Amino acid sequence: MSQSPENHREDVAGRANVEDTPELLAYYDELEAKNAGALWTVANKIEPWEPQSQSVPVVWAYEDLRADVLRSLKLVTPEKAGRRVVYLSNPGRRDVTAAVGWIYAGLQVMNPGEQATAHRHSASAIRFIMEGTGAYTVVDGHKMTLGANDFVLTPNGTWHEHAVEASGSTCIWQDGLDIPFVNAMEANFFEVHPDLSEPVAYPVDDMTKTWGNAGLTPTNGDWNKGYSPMFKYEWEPTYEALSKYAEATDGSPFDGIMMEYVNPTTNGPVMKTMGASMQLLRPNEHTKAHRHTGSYLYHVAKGSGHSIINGKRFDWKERDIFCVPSWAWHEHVNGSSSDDACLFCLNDLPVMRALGLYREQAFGDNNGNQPIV
Ligand code: GTQ
Repeated sequence: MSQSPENHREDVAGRANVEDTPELLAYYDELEAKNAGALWTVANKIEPWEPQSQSVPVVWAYEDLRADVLRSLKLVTPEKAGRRVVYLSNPGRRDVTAAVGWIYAGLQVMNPGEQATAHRHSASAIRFIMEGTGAYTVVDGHKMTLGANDFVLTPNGTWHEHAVEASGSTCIWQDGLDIPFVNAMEANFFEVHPDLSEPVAYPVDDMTKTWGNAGLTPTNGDWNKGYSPMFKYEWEPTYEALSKYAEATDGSPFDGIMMEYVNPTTNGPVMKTMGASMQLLRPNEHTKAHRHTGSYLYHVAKGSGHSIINGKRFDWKERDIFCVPSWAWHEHVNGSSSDDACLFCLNDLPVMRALGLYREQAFGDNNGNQPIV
């Protein structure tokens, strides 16, 4: 007779702790044959005491990947590939295409004059520009010019296409999507634009010009979609906002000077499933360790340093991407004594918060098995 395949016993009151016996093993086999099972053989596994991320912390060093990304220019065309992207995979999550948790990420590359076909999908996407000039994205007819460290939204259901002007240079940007999440929800639709491209229907950069003015909003502004109308957040005003805020605050001991990209009509996250922030670490800053639920994909927008994630050191520098899985302890260190470091972070906090799943805990808080609510 076989061993029960998954008998996760724990000698703790309230937890499953049933010994295998020949009779029980036969019983498990019978249940399995009927597409059923005994909860106590899996209960301790499927209800862990605290979140058990299968993702592991990873740094994707740009200097390691850049040549491979550029190599794809010669290997495939955007026409054949749809999108020419090298995706980031997490060694703990080979079962899904995810960089961390339920977040997908990739590095997309385009030559001047190239264009990818317009499409839309249920997954929401962001783009974070890494290098090159002349890149643009068209979202529902709104054309956005893109420069380094600009952050662009292509929300769930919007037509979008990416291109680089013929007068530009080879461009690389990071894509971030909630594809694994939407697939886990079994809710992903994909559609290619019937004309393969969508005409630009508005003045260039109109959404940022309309909605991206600090403290000012259009008097007759009308927007009630579930995502931010400010499709593009530019680097310069972002860095300026962080620098100004740094003059007015000591910042958070856990996060330094951190600001969230928001939907200007709600002050809430930019999209329903994914949020993003930019964090400034002052020279020599070393944040205190904490952990929280949710998946976090960092992109080093400026500077260099390291993070300690679940007790292990991960060095990073400008353009590297790294992840902090759910409930992993983490602290960040700016390695420079003279320059700021800035970390862009894409996360699934809107989902965690909307579903009542967000928890956080400071290192050293002794809450037993009860994380801070
Ligand atoms: O441009 O919408 O890297 O749909 C992967 C899937 C980019 C995109 C990716 C996508 C996109």
